[in-house]
Amino acid sequence: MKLYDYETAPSPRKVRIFLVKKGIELETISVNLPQKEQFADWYRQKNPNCTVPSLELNDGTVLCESEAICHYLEEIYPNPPLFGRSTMERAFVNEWLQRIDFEGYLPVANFIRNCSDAFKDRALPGPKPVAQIPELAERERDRAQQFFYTINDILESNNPWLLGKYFSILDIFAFVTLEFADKCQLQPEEELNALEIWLQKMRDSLEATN
Ligand SMILES: N[C@@H](CCC(=O)N[C@@H](CS)C(=O)NCC(=O)O)C(=O)O
Repeated sequence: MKLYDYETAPSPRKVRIFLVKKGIELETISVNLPQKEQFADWYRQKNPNCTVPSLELNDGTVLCESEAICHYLEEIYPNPPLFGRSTMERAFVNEWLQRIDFEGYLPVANFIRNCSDAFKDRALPGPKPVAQIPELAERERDRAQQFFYTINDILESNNPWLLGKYFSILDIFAFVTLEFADKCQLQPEEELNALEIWLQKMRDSLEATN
């Protein structure tokens, strides 16, 4: 198996942390996004959507979404379980993966892609140019703010991790989203205690595994 990656991009980072937490080592190939290598023929043939990450299986099949890649790896390497340990936990994980993506990751990505010159005509990833909508950036900034409160609220009842007792993929996907927000200058407007404690715990846990 081979992972197509780019070091500073948030979506492949989700998969890289998942691999570390599972103790899996994979051959990793960097696709240089600033040099537009995602559009090169050799990569487009593997992933026509021209995004990273992609996971190429030994039979040549390619998975092109970070969540699907993690699901596949969970089935191949079930321990430690990162998608929940019971029917109810797995349902909670599925529900919150969708919410983290829709209420967190997409607002942050839409914010930066619609206001930064670096993403001119690249307001959405993919093979075709898409024009920016500056008003959308404003709306998405507010949605990202709401997401900080949403995660803080869960952590006030579920701790130490988003699922409760066990570390899961929810912690990985939410953490990468919050660090991505920080990089885009989107920080909580007020101090959110449960969120801050959990962020520090995540940083410590990643340092310990590196
Ligand atoms: N939903 C996809 C998102 C993938 C995505 O948007 N990747 C970005 C990097 S974080 C990308 O490849 N961008 C290339 C571009 O903007 O042309 C996933 O989770 O894998």
